[in-house]
Amino acid sequence: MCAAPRRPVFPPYFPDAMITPDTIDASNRACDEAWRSDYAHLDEQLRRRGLDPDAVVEQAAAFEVAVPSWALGTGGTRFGRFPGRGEPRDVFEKMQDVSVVQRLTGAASRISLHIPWDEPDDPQALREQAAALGVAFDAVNSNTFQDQAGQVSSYKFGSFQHTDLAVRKQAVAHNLHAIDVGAALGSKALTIWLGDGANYPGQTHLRKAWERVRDCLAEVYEAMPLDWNLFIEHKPFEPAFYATVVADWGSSLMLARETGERASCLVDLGHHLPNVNVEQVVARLITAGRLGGFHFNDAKYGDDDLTAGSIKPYQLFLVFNELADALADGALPANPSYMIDQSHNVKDPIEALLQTVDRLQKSWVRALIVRRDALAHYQETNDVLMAEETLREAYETDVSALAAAARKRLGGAIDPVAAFRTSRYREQVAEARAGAAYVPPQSL
Ligand SMILES: [Mn+2]
Repeated sequence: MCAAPRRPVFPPYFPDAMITPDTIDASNRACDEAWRSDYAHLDEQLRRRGLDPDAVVEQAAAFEVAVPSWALGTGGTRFGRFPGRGEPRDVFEKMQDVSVVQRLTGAASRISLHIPWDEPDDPQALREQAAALGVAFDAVNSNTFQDQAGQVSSYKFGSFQHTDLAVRKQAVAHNLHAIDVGAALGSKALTIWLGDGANYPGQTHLRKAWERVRDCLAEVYEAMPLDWNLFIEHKPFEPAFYATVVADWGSSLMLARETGERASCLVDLGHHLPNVNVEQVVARLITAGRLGGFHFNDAKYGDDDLTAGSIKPYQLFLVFNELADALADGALPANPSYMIDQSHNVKDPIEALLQTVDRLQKSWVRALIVRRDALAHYQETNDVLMAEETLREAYETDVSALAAAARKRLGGAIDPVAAFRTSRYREQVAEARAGAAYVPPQSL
């Protein structure tokens, strides 16, 4: 017997035929010869360095990153938003777009939902469609940094830090609701980023605000299912321009330690003041045993939410280098939770995500081909120049063919953007998705 799903698993607008294995094969055939030649050269280079390219491909193919539900539509700034054609109109269509990124890269099979922006009316139907598309749910994200229609109390003066117990209770209840939605979808983690803080000296009592945030986090933590993790995301400023409660990794680490074993710190690459050594922050959190996850993006000035690796590609490599090093020597028992957190204001969101996944895969591969024994030797003998050159050697290697090999192994595309453009997916959904409703700018 077979009960009909509450919503068709493949609604009439579902253009399943557009990104099929055939589409991908055709695209791969067009660049296969060039790829083989590039790969042969890279394979030879890596073997000359004493590395095993096949093992690297295997490790590269294991890389996975979650896509946030807010990255599928065009983002915006506080000044405006310029919608693109064929944007997803609801969370079902967002899921469909994530499956496109997954099919082309083989590395993006999970979506991180924002509650309430992408809260499904029917979590079970969404879970069924996701399963049919080969997509699952990553961490859910709560939102107490803005007011929603029908909300009783306002977060104008904060949520967890608020002086009024009723506001704090409402904020905690919202987080518990986000956990319930996530549990229905199969999520296993909650990410909390708070806008709480002060815009002017004197506005809040700095220590009391901290204590209230700590106590609310403890309440949420106690209500989480036992197999869930809590990620605490810090950010130096905005919207609080004078003092943010969870402003830095030190505050985040204190909270994680006081909250419980399954609480850890989430590093958003854009949530640091200029020139902060983010790879060192990562190293510290690994040592503390509290590195929970990442939000990948890039920034020139503030929390710009640009494409990962577009501004500071060497930093991105150095972050992955810390991770590869810690995974190799056992300081990290497993990969932390990798997520993208970008706002695609002027690029096609799907293309930007394909580009991002490729950049992340390549940065990861570069970190995997660092000759660790040589690096350790140069560090131990204080050979500064050769230690630095050992990192540069890996960073300056063109590993595109190896990242493509990993994607090919997973049934993905050698060149995901080319395959996407050839498929004409965007043009076709643009027709099906005519009349998209207004969506306000969204980013975290
Ligand atoms: Mn973030």
